[in-house]
Amino acid sequence: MTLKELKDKIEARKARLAVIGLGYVGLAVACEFARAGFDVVGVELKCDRVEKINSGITPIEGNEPRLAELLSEVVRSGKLRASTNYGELRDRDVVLIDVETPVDEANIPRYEALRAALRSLGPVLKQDALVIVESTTAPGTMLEVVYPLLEQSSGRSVNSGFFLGNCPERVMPGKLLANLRQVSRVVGGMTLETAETMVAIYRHVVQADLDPTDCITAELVKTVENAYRDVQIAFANEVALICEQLGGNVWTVRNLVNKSPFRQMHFPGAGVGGHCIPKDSWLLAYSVKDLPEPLRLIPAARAVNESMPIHMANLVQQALQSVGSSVAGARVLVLGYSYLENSDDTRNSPSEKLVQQLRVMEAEPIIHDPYVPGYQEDVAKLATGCDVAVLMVKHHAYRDLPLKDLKNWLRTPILVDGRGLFDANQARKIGFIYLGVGVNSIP
Ligand code: SAJ
Repeated sequence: MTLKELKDKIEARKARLAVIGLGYVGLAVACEFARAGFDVVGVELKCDRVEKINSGITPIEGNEPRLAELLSEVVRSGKLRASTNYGELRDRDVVLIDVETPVDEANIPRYEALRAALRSLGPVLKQDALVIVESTTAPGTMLEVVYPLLEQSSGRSVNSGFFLGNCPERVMPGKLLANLRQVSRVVGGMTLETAETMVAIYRHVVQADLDPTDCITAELVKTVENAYRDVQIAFANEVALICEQLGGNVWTVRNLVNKSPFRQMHFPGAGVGGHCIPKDSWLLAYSVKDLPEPLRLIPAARAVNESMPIHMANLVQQALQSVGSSVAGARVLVLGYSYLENSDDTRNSPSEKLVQQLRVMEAEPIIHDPYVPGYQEDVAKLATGCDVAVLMVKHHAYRDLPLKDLKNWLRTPILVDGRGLFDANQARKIGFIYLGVGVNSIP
């Protein structure tokens, strides 16, 4: 089948689709294409996940508007089914790959899941099928890893025996379906004709711009957009540290800076977590590991952001010392354990690093998080007898935390605010010793 014939099948919604990897991205993608009318098979390694999906039940915790209903609808209509068996892909015209592409402790990309998917897909790949990698990859990976491995495992040549491209996902926990429909996508093809065929597929789901280009550009855009965000956040964090030393208030400074044209200072905070931002800078940096001049800004931004949970622990120590107490033996209430407000996702959570550092300081962390199973006990009970409360995540639930009650629950009225959630003057009026990221330390 030529790309033109495939494109016609796609436009008629007759093309059979597959998604490899039914994590929070792959599952949302599979549901959206099934909703658009395509026959979709999802291949997933985890049997329990497959069983849940085939019963029309979403395996995703957390608040994902409309996903549970959509999944139930497309499974009931028979448009989507899940399997652990790659053999189900033999009749698939288009295969999307949405597997994890993490970096390890040394910030080196780990492509085990991607390689495994390509090795399993090759032998069953339909003649002239189109394969689209949606996972985030270091620039150069499509040319150096994906296409050679798929040629080897399928025994065919790209652009003749199969077609290949990449279209990095741009979703966010809590807005999966909305982002899939409303956020523009960069569509990278091994050939321009491939990219244009890919546009024909995504047009059934994406209402925003679809920008055809080549694979390396798609990889660069994805990793650069997240490295950009990481650098911007690091700048805000460094300004916060300056404000603490000079007696300023970074939230006031930020608001006034952003009144200046073409400024958009991001939010300082207790750290940068999640599965995208901390990782994608390293994927970008990895792709240029042999530069004559090593990268300086992007790694430095990572270092600043990774240091913020430690800075939070130091603020706790500073606050306790100001009342003659030691951090060793102190009971520290950690408010928020997910990496993002109103989410249950704890991947690379700054709170995890704070808890580790508090234990190094021989403090006793007491964790609360309204979204994370295991930490959902009553906050009043957890706060009782603690020596300090540390706000790490700006969950909406914490906006209504009664500060007067919190002060009475605590053994010592110390509040360390990592997200600028509380007003320093109001907290101090109630009788707290208040420290915050970017807010002048003990007056
Ligand atoms: N954070 C700050 N200051 C900020 C913004 C975020 O400290 O100004 C922290 C958050 O607390 C969190 C981490 O950074 O710990 C990441 O926050 P995020 O808002 O970037 O959320 P993510 O990780 O879900 O980012 C995703 C990214 N999307 C994809 O990679 C597809 C990112 O590119 C998006 O900009 C972001 O969602 C979004 O806002 O949509």
